[in-house]
Amino acid sequence: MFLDHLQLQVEAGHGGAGATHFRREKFAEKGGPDGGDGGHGGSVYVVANPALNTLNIYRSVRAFTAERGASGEGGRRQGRDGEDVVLDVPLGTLLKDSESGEVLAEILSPGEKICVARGGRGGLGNNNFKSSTNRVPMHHQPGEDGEIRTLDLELKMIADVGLVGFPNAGKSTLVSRVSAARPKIANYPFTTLEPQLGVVPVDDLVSFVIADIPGLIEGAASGAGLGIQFLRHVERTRMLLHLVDLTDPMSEPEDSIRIIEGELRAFSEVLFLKPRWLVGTKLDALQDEDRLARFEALCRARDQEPILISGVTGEGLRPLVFKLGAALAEMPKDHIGSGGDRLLAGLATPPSEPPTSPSGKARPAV
Ligand SMILES: Nc1nc2c(ncn2[C@@H]2O[C@H](COP(=O)(O)OP(=O)(O)OP(=O)(O)O)[C@@H](O)[C@H]2O)c(=O)[nH]1
Ligand SMILES: [Mg+2]
Repeated sequence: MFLDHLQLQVEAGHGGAGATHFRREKFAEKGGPDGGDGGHGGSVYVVANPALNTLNIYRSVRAFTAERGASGEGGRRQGRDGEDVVLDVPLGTLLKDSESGEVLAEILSPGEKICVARGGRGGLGNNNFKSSTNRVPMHHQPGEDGEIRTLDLELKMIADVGLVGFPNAGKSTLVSRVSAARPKIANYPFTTLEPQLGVVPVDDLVSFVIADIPGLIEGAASGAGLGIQFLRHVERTRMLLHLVDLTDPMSEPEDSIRIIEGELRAFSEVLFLKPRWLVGTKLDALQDEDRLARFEALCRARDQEPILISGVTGEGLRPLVFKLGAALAEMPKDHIGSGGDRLLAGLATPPSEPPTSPSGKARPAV
């Protein structure tokens, strides 16, 4: 698994102080109190930016402070609110409070915005404190502190392409040939026990992430073998490759395709409807021409050009990588998640409006 971890210090802005001030006009000797309220401190938000793939933008600067609210002024003028700080993060970022370990959110939808440190409320100016018994209030409130938090950011890279197929189909071999990842490969089923990700370079600028998951067997969607938890993992990919071992003496390509597709459909419609290409593997060892012909016919019946590869000789690998790169470039990046688990309701939405006073201005708790 690729994990990118880092910690950020975030500090919301302090609220501005209210003002103590009295109206002074040429012909009104004893003007009443007119000290305005302080502005609210800026908050710190984290927002999902689908253009980012890494947390590298935080390599050097790790501390962020939002602006303070300005103090209130005479003439009931409210101080200016402090500017918010907005931190962009890639999709797939898990946000935790460093101290408590609490999960604040998992960022999965483009544009999703989470408040991670709330700005302090501005203090009330003295114009709020006048009453029949106190016509000359001499006090105002200070602003409240902004929240301070240490955030743990963990990037769970979301793969673009998920590999599905029977155990032993050659999934890990493919990953090891097209990426720098080195998953375990062996001639027995269930060699891969947990998903492995590999970054596949298409050219100097473009790459995509491929996910190797444990092999699926009949009944995977209802819990057989290792499949189910990993199907959840590939549910977030943009497309699937279904690897079919054309040399497996135990299963005909038609059967293995039918069984795997049945499992995908039983697991979820989302998974089943994802773009999916059939890929015939182990071309170098294939002796049964009839099988090959049947596999090719099956592909063509679905309007798919047959894709045939060998992890041993490397045949078909570069064309497959280019074809995937081109297809992914055409696909939107925004159907990765379904909205994300917003685990901490209070923090998952921007701060709610504080109770309002009769004059309609926001009021801090006195
Ligand atoms: N001849 C030949 N053998 C291959 C090819 N690809 C994979 N194999 C062999 O097939 C066996 C299984 O390969 P893996 O890549 O581990 O298969 P997998 O699909 O990852 O298997 P699980 O992790 O168990 O699901 C290994 O012995 C590989 O060496 C190929 O293109 N040609
Ligand atoms: Mg494997």
